[in-house]
Amino acid sequence: MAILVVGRLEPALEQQLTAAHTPLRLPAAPERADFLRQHADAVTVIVCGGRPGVDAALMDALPQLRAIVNFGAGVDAIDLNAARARGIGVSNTPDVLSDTVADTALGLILDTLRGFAAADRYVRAGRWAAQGPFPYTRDVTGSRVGILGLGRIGSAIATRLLGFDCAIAYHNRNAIPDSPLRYAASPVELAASVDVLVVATAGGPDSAHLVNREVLEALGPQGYLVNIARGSVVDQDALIELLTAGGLAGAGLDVYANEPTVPAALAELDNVVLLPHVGSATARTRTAMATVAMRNLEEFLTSGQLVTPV
Ligand code: 8YV
Repeated sequence: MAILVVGRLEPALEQQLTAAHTPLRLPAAPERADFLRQHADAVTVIVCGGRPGVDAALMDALPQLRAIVNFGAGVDAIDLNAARARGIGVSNTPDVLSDTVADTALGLILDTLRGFAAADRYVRAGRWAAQGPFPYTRDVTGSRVGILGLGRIGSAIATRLLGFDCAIAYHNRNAIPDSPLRYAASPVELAASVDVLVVATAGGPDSAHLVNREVLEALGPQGYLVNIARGSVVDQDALIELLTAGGLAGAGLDVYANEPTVPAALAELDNVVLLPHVGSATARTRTAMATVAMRNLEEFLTSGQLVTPV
């Protein structure tokens, strides 16, 4: 029974994994073919985190593979249909990161509406003294916020926004029974009725470009987009076009269509706050995520079961 690491692991997980095991590491081509010839029959479990993930071809190359242990809540880099069809279990690291990611969302909302990063650049460039006060910005308190994807992270964001007296609405595929929050029947309807649209839905094929041009246009010139989920959920080209043309007031982004590439057109805009996918990146939370991933691995090695299957 061999453990195979795919891609680069987070330091927190790398440390816990190598303290307990001596995993194999999947090399890139051209060494990959030789490696698979030698080890493919021994690999029963993959440990990975984010990109490049695990596609159907890799699953096919590993006939004994029974589990994929993912570091991170999002499993969009894993072909879940292919895994299901082959009876391969997939685990993630839910819950332990929700508060930290929600904190990141609040930081982005505050920064995007109040322009703190832009104001910081203004001070550093000497423009305060040269040009006078920084322009007025928008209040977060009392604003109307729409959450696309009211799951664990979306709910943690809503909890925080209640402290800012926000009017919160959400869209999920189905309304949540007994939720005190207003339900919008579609992403367009949600976007049309809020000042800030926060994307907190899972990535993957089902949500690809859920926030399309129509949704962004519904959000409109006074509206802000905040995305802490996955870049794939938003039509990034349409987002850039609208931001550049004044069709949106601003955006706060932690995730992008093709990470770690961030289009230069976004970096040139002063009304956009850009983070390098740091939603869950605190020492405490990354360590907790690594611990959940390790619990899944150890349980699989002992009993063949996963603790937090998706
Ligand atoms: C990680 C994340 O950065 O949990 C997720 O889905 O996006 C982040 O916490 C990612 O999993 C890559 O390690």
